[in-house]
Amino acid sequence: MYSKYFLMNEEDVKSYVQAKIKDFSGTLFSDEIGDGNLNYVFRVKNEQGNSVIVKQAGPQARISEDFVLSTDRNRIETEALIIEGEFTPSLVPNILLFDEVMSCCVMEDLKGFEIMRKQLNVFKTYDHFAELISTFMAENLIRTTDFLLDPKKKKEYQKRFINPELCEITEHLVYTEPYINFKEQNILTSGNEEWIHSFVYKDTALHLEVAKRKMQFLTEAQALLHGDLHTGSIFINDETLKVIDPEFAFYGPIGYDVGNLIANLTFSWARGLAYEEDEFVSWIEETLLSTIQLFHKKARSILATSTEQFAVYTALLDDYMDRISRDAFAIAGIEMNRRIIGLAKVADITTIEPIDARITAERRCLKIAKECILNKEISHIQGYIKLLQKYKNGVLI
Ligand code: SR1
Ligand code: MG
Repeated sequence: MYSKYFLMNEEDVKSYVQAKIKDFSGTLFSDEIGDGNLNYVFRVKNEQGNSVIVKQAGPQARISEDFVLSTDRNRIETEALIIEGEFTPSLVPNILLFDEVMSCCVMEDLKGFEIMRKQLNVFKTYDHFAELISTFMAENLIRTTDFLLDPKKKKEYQKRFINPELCEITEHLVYTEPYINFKEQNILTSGNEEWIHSFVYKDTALHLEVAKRKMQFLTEAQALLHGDLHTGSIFINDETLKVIDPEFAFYGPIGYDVGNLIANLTFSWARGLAYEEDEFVSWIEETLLSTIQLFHKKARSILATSTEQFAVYTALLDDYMDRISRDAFAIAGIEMNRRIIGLAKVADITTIEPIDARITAERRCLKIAKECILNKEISHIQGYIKLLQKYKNGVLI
């Protein structure tokens, strides 16, 4: 049984769990609950009310059949979750089973958790977020760099996490298409087309800076990244959080993960402004500030334990962290551009009503994005918060 891959439906998944998971042998109930762009996610319950999650990779992306992808992404995701589970056991779900043939894994059902993006979209706040997500980033990113990992183990990880197809999605969807629309997949909000044409499509200085960043993404094997660290990849409740979905994991620049998080918190901020949710907007600003400050503090204390001979030079570590900081803001700008112009959008912005308020939110984010990419002074979190203040107070159009 299950010696040849096939894409499972709700019925198949019940039989699969009955065959593979202890205590799930009686009558089972199954629902497909996935709302991501790529995979199928099933919740399977037994009669006692216990449940597990089965996540299976299909040969095509859910968002579009044009994305034909190796189902090996499920191995990458599972192995990344296992490594993250070593560094931050309380911040990722437990893996119960990985099936390489079926390209699926079975993991604990995170009962009582919600997808953070959905909660932020109704302006819920979480005071533990900055502490926990900064730990997740510092532990998983810094501990997989050359400073902390044995050099041979690092190369073994690099090999295991070569992720050509999902990296190609990012190379195209994030770093290229929003500027030159070469696949004609971009989706511009009606009423914002001309503005985006002149502000983004025609700005070749912007394209050049993004191109340099794309080269960095292609070549800088700094740490094992999550690869898609946005608020839709975080399950949260009032006590803790769990980071999920590292199928885009690969060895890349640390600023990619940090920048993704900054950009996605900024979408929540822009939504908060659109709905005049002042307290929420302030909470996002405070959260951005403390998340990034805590990340740097924790990263530095992990780096202080490095056995790399040159780690004794404080100036080397200063330079390392400064570069990560600069990278993160530039990449935050690139993530903001792609979520507004490209194919894969975020509900934080797309569900803003009326349309004029959405257009304003989009322009606000695109203006912030351009400064992050072009203005070298946006290189630390205090500068970024000042930038948000500038665009909060009506410097628009
Ligand atoms: C074709 S996949 C589009 C996007 O969904 C994922 O969450 C990643 O962000 C990817 O870029
Ligand atoms: Mg995902």
